[in-house]
Amino acid sequence: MANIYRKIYKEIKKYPTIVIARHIGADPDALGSEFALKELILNKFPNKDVYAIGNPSNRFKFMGALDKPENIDYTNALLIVLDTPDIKRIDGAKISDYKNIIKIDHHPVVDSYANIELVDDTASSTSQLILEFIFKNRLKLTSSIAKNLYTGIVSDTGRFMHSYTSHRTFELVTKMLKKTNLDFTNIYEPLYMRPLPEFRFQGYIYENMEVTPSGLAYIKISEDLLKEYGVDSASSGNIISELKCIDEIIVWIFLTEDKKSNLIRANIRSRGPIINEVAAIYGGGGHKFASGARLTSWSQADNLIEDLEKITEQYQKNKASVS
Ligand SMILES: [Mn+2]
Repeated sequence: MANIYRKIYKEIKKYPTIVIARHIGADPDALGSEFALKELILNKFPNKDVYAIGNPSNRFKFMGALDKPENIDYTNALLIVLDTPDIKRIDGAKISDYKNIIKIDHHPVVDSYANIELVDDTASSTSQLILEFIFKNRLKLTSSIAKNLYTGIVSDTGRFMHSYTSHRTFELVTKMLKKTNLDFTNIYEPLYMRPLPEFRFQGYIYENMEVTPSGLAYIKISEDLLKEYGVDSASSGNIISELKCIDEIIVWIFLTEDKKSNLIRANIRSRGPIINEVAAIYGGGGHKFASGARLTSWSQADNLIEDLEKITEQYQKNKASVS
């Protein structure tokens, strides 16, 4: 593993133009790793053209501004894709445009689209992998790099709570905090402040979700409902992890209508059964306990609910036979 970090550094050194991309639907890990890597490269190689691209996210605009390069010179350009396991979710970059492609990701592999792939699905976040990259190559940490990476790690680990948080996560973060003296307590406020309509909408979900006797919770969210509450589909993403502290719920799914893309977004979480294999049947993917899929109809959504109910029931049966 150590070698690949060196290898990536050597590739970065070679190219005068470097574009950093990540998945659609920007989140703090994707953005934090993007901004941190851009700054790292520019600090070391000020003459390179380095762009952090992708659709901006209103909610996370406090993290920084993305680049909208007009004319990229592709003749000698390197693309680095962060936090994105599948080609179709790369935001704003066409891989065939580039001389070379590097992928840095912590999701299980979906597509192998890059020439150099640093994929470690035991890492908590892509920001953690960037931190590894920094220490393995003895690069200089600044407080803004640390701030971006800390934000990414805190966000992807649910404040160091999710199962992919490891002693390595703490080791790297401690080393980073020591080196930069980052005032990390100030990072939380912009990250966790949310508008009142979203909390009201959260109330609606608690009030109206169905919960089966085995512990599957599900709710169908129409676009009209989102409008009524004055929230958007991203709000479901902000709320979904809140359900992990409910006794009666083992697996939960939000099904959110997206008329513009003509699909239904399935967002699935679990604190027991492995769900990404079920999501894969529906063309989705993700982690064992956090995954999703894009569905084409409500009847497909019903099938997915049924399949999840089956694995939840099975999980309860296995648990009962063990104890
Ligand atoms: Mn991530």
